[in-house]
Amino acid sequence: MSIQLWFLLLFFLLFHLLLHPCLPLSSAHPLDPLTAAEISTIRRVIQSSHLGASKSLAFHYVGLDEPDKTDVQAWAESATRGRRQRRRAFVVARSGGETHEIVVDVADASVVSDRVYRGSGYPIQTLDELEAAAALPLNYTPFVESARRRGVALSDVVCSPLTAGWFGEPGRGRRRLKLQCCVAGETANFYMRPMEGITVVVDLDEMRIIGYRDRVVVPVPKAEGTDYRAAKQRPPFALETKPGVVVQPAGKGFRIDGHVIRWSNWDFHLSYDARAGLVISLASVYDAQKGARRRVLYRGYVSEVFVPYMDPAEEWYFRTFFDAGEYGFGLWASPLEPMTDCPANAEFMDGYYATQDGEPVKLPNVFCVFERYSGDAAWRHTELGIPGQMIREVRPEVSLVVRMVGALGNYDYVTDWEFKTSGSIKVGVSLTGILEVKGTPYTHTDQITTDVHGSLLAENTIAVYHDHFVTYYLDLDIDGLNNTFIKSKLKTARVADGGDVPRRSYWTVTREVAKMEADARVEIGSVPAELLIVNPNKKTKMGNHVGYRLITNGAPAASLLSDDDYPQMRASYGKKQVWVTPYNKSEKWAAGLYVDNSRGDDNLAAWSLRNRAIENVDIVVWHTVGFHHIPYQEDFPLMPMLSSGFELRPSNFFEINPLIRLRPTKHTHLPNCTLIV
Ligand SMILES: *[C@@H]1O[C@H](CO)[C@@H](O)[C@H](O)[C@H]1NC(C)=O
Ligand SMILES: *[C@@H]1O[C@H](CO)[C@@H](O)[C@H](O)[C@H]1NC(C)=O
Ligand SMILES: *[C@@H]1O[C@H](CO)[C@@H](O)[C@H](O)[C@H]1NC(C)=O
Ligand SMILES: [Cu+2]
Repeated sequence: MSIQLWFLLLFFLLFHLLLHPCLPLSSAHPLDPLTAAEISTIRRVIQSSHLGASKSLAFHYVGLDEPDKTDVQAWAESATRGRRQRRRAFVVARSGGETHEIVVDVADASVVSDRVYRGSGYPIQTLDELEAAAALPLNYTPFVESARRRGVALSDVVCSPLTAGWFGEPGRGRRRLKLQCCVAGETANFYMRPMEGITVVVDLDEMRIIGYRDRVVVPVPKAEGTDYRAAKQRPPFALETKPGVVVQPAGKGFRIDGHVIRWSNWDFHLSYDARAGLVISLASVYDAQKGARRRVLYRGYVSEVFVPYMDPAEEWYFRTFFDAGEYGFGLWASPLEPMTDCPANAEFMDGYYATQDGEPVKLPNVFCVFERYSGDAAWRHTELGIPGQMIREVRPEVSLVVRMVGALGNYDYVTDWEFKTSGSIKVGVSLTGILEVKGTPYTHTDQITTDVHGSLLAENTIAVYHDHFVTYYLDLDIDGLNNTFIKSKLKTARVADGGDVPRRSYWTVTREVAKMEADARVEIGSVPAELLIVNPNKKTKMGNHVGYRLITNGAPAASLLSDDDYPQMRASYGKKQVWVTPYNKSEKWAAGLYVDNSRGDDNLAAWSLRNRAIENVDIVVWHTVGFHHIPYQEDFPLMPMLSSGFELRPSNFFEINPLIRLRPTKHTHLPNCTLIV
């Protein structure tokens, strides 16, 4: 090779490195979700295995079998970057009446392992079987008769699949589902028009109705006033608000490299999972003072959503839904609409899930990512105390939001992860959509003399009391792998008698280190306390342990069901809002891996009973955001957004306010958004 050619080559290489300083990253990240092509490969591999012979082969879950944490961490710390990453998938499939757990090596296109699960509980139901089950009543003579009795046209009937729960039945039980049938017709809001008094039980493996009872005929609420579509509002009205959009004259401030998002001082990986939905991994924050990137959150996602209803009637008692484990929180994610679901400056990402047949399906716009200009200040101060001076310093708050909406039938959950330049991560969950209502003869509260287990929202319409418990998996790795959970308890103290001040009491703080899992089951609000996750191996210059703290937004809610009630056994973690477990790759789902027909033997509370050591090891914090939902009339016919959430806030993580040296924003001439016509 001539010297010129060498030079050219060197130049070419340098040029590329300079242009693409992050080139190795854009090659697949070990935590990237399965692509459509990978899902197709998995399908082919399993179909050509011995399982393929079975006519009943059905894919219930197909997701990434993520590499071991040590490998991912080593990769992230670039020691092994560029090396071929292991790509494996975890598949739960049903075949011949059995549940199989299959690990597929996607790169080698081979089955690594296949084992039959023989414990209690069944996998997430597939969308295809839910759809098939919902159509069964229309060809079922007793139901046709029930519709006739109620004067309902069959062509207006819409049935929804309801998981049946577990109520002490012995044995493994069948895969069952119950159906709630409603009347659409003149309204899109069929949920507000239940055909009350009917119980339909479906065997999912046989796909036929195995139980039917029409117990009582109750008036079907009228369609009038139930529709939420703009075209159906009579008369529609406009409020005196003006249109507005976000303008970013210098463009977006974040970069998306594959699934890695970099914005301001934050870096994280964003992926989609059919069960969890939105998954944040490897979130780290840049510390400008230290000149270093520091680890905060290894993995965070919605692990379970438990929604028990409070009506013990025959058609209602079993309604105790686990939206992630029974339905798939990501499977039911809704495509986000630009400009309304997310602001004008949002960027969107797609997700892929596998159908019952194993085919990949694209979920367009499953996530949006945008910078939020809240109009609030990140910090401020006005100083009038220095004679002759007026000092005012204000720094505006800008944050980055990642959003997904899980639309589980009637309900919509807006889940947000907001990254703040202050180092905080704010997690929000908002509820909207349509309530589950029960048909009733009542048309006015004056007629009601007994407990109707809900609120009368319209004629013949009771919205039943219920809860929403959204449980987050938070594998925090504050400034390193090994962390400790601390409760800083506030306690009233007395001023010693005989002192020379008239004050009698004050509060002070005692720190309790959680050594074992039993020390870390917390009912928030039972005693005043702050909850910290610290790295006991790292201290600030002042000698404080670096940490983050968990701050709840909104009133904490815990399950009020009695301990011997079946749904409570299945969600026995629901009485405490915080649990801490030592990291274990297979403990991912708060209500267990198999939730449909589960008995609570493989859930967070059961794991915690082992009472493992949790001090200065890799720990996972589980936090439940709860809502007790007493419906009000404004929730009819569709409820306005109700929000709650929590914040993970640096607490002795930085040496000082990380934004104090932030240069004030210049008052540039931004377009003022006045429409020029
Ligand atoms: C990890 O979790 C699984 C499921 O709970 C359990 O069977 C296993 O023993 C755990 N491993 C360790 C090391 O605790
Ligand atoms: C974390 O703690 C475990 C258990 O004490 C120990 O074996 C391991 O070396 C520690 N790891 C780090 C990175 O400090
Ligand atoms: C906004 O910009 C338009 C067009 O440049 C200008 O006519 C208008 O006066 C501006 N309004 C304000 C409030 O600055
Ligand atoms: Cu609700």
